[in-house]
Amino acid sequence: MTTTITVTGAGGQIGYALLFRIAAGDLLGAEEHVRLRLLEIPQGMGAAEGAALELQDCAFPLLDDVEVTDDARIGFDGCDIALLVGARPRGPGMERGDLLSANAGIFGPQGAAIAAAAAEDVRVTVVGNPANSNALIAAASADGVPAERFSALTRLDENRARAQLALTLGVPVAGIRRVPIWGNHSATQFPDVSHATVAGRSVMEALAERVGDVRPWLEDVFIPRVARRGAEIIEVRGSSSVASAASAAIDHVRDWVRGTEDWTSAAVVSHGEYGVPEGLVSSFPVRSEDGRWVVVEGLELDDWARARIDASVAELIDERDAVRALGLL
Ligand code: NAX
Repeated sequence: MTTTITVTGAGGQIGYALLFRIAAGDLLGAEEHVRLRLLEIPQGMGAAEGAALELQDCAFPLLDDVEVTDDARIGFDGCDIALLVGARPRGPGMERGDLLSANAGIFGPQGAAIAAAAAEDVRVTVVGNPANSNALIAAASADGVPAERFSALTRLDENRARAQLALTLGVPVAGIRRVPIWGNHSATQFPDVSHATVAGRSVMEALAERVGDVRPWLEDVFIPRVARRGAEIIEVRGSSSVASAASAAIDHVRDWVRGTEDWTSAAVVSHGEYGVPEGLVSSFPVRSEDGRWVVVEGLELDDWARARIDASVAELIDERDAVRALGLL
């Protein structure tokens, strides 16, 4: 069987980092053949076509076919997995409403094209920012496709958080587990350490031995470091996160399709869990079971965590209201 994977913005930076890993088998494993559909806008077609030529030249044994198109109906035809990476970046002087409106002009029609052309059990992951609200718009525009088939990427934030904890504690990152991201993929996100474990032990305890009073360290060092990591990469590297974003997108989709051993983070459509209003696309601690994201319920949240989550969810509500005000929901 061949899985059809559509990548939008395939001619861009993240697309270039993503396509070769998918074709090499990092997403679905060394047995699964893939067919890639690269969806771009006319200005990006040259870059996407160039990537397609290079994909041919890699002679990947698992890659059955590559097609490049600027027509969403063709791009999503028979699509099993969609990675919506292409988005409109914030331009100079652009307000949030302008940004949401510009992106609604992309994610609305793409949602409709997914509904019209994709496979019945399509899974859609939104990477392009503002990712949560773009996923909300795409899901709302995909008539007949269950909203649970849409999610947005917050795995990069989680990976950054786990990496920072590993560095601070001087342990391998693989030993750090259960560090969910709550809320929006933005500066208001809440990377939550309170349930985290390191080699089976509480991260909070281990941190207390390293940094002393943990709460100020979380507030002043850890959370800003994670939430502003994208800006730090831009400062140091001179351009935004690319390979790490592609890697996180691979982690997200692989876990969604193949299941998780433990919790991870994904922005999914809320059913009201933890008081997050129904219908918002918010990041939660999740498991993937039988090919579906399931929110991990019953976690205790102290007042501080609750306030942080509420602040990020308030931002999501504002974004949703701005989209509604434009008549787009
Ligand atoms: P690039 O500007 O390099 O690439 C974007 C590509 O999308 C361009 O080739 C453009 O032609 C294409 N595009 C624009 N509109 C399109 C449409 N309607 N259909 C198809 N293609 C379209 O950006 P890149 O560095 O690849 O980043 C892509 C997106 O990922 C941005 O929105 C960025 O903000 C977002 N990110 C999200 C992250 C996350 O964790 N959720 C982290 C990384 C990244 O910041």
